[in-house]
Amino acid sequence: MKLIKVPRVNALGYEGPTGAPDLIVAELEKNKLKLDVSSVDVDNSNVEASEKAIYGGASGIFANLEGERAVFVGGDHSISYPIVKAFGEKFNDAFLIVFDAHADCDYCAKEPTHEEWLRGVVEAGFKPENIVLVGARKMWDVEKKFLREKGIKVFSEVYDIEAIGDYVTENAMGKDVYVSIDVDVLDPAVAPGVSYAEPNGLSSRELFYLLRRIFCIKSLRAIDVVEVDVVKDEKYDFRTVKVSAKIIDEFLGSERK
Ligand SMILES: [Mn+2]
Repeated sequence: MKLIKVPRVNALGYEGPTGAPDLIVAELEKNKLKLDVSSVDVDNSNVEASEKAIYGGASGIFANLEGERAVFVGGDHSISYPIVKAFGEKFNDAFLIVFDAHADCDYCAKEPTHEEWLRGVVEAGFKPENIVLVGARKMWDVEKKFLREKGIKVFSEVYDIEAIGDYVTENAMGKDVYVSIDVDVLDPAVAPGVSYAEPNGLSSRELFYLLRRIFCIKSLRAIDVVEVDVVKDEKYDFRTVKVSAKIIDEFLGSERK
């Protein structure tokens, strides 16, 4: 298992997500896990350069996976744009599962931010029929329209967790799977230290049920865990850092099995 820290700043300049990778890895190391940790050198003063660096780092990782799995630890959700782009280029039949309270499908700026990265991925050529969005509950009309037009499967607001698990595993099975986990998919009671908290999120039991099923998919290649804001999370005794580390620990365990 390769663990890659990607300490990218929020597009609006919020520094909260940049400290997350170090704290999450420190939390994992409390369990005395032997981790293969590297990091992408992100220049947070230069959007274009940092996107290039992340894309280059991810391409290199995917070229040398050799059956191993990788986890990218953010950072702002914009890191998923260059990473998933590289993933889609490496694997012909790539499948993307996104957990997020938001759709992130607003109109694209030149370099997609946390608000548009998913639209950017589709516009870069990722097959929309191979994308599932789980937990989205705050979406703009323009985003709903985009998701509908592209035929992207969305599970929103009312969660039949078993049905979601069935749909996702049946459709992803055999494809090269990438999972992007914005921890704001969780209810703010579980994950309060995020950049954009939204009420009525998944419980920790619901998220872990789905992740355990997804992590069993043999052709799962990589995940990311993003959007922890450590400045906010400090006020909550780093509850969100801890749940993020738990997600990664579960992922590490799935490879050990
Ligand atoms: Mn989000």
